[in-house]
Amino acid sequence: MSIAAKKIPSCSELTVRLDKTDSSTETNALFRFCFGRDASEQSADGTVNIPIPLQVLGNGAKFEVWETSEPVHSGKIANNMFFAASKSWLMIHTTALIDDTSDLSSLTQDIYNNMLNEVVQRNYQDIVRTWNYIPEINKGDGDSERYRQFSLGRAIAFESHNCNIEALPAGTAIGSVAGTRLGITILAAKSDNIRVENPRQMSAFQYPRQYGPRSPSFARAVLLSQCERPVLLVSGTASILGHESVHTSKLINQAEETTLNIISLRDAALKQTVKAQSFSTGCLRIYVRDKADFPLAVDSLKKLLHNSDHSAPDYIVLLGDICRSDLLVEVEAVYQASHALAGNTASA
Ligand code: 3EB
Repeated sequence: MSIAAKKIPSCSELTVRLDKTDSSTETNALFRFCFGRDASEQSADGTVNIPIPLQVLGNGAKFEVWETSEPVHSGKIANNMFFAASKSWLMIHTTALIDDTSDLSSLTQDIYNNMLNEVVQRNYQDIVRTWNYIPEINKGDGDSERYRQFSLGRAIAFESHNCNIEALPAGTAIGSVAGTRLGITILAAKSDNIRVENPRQMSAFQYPRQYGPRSPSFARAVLLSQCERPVLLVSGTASILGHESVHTSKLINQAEETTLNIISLRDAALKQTVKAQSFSTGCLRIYVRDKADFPLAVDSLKKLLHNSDHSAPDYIVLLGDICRSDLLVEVEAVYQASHALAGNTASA
């Protein structure tokens, strides 16, 4: 029996929801992602709009809004760098134009160094989430593939900021079409949070050499455990078992394997906190490589899209390239714990 006192949350609530309306002002927005756009901007009320330059295939949301109950201030740090901050949370977002002459490894390293410097200077020690959108992510052969060069630069930047593998953020790396901007977004927290790995998968930061000169710098999920209702930030998840892509060129099987991976990750997360017994409300981004796969992908992900308690998670389907060319579908998610428990609940 545990005798924990009733816990006072040490960070504010963070909620995520998809928005289908055109409304350009949000009362409590920390920031919001704008699907199908390529330009970063601040709306009239100051909210930073983070573009996701991918075509929306399904479910028609225009925005994904990240909200906090805390007051937010935001602005431009440099030409292509924006921030949004509250007491508990800091978001930094950067875009850059790239072409075939770009050294994507050094460019990524520079961008990450600049963003990580901001995080450190502003005193938010825990980087919990990154999103990376990379034009033509699978262009180039072997180690010169854009994704691998990106991963190389990112790994060096995290390393030079003494971010060890136990502190890596949850991540997404998805390809956009030629001519769009490289877009990188970081979310950091004031308080420390819990890393969750998936028993079905090798940790990405331990992938063997065959996937590139440096393994990808991300955790499978990060649990924002200090919130009164814990929030699970699930990285982009695909049909990978151990370190290998499985069911290559089989969309339905890949979607089902992805589902099993996310369920396994949720179960692993619940074992790491006494503050949640289950996750209910969720918000999912589904990425498909081929437009034509969209209806079948949604159908094959049904176990993720229908909960037993009827609290169906909200989702959007986007056209994007998965970072391994043999993968056809990837899903990322945000799950909120069903309810906060009283402080004196025993855990196994
Ligand atoms: C994987 O599991 C699939 O490099 O930031 C998923 C999520 C993937 C994030 C990243 C890559 C990244 O390896 C690819």
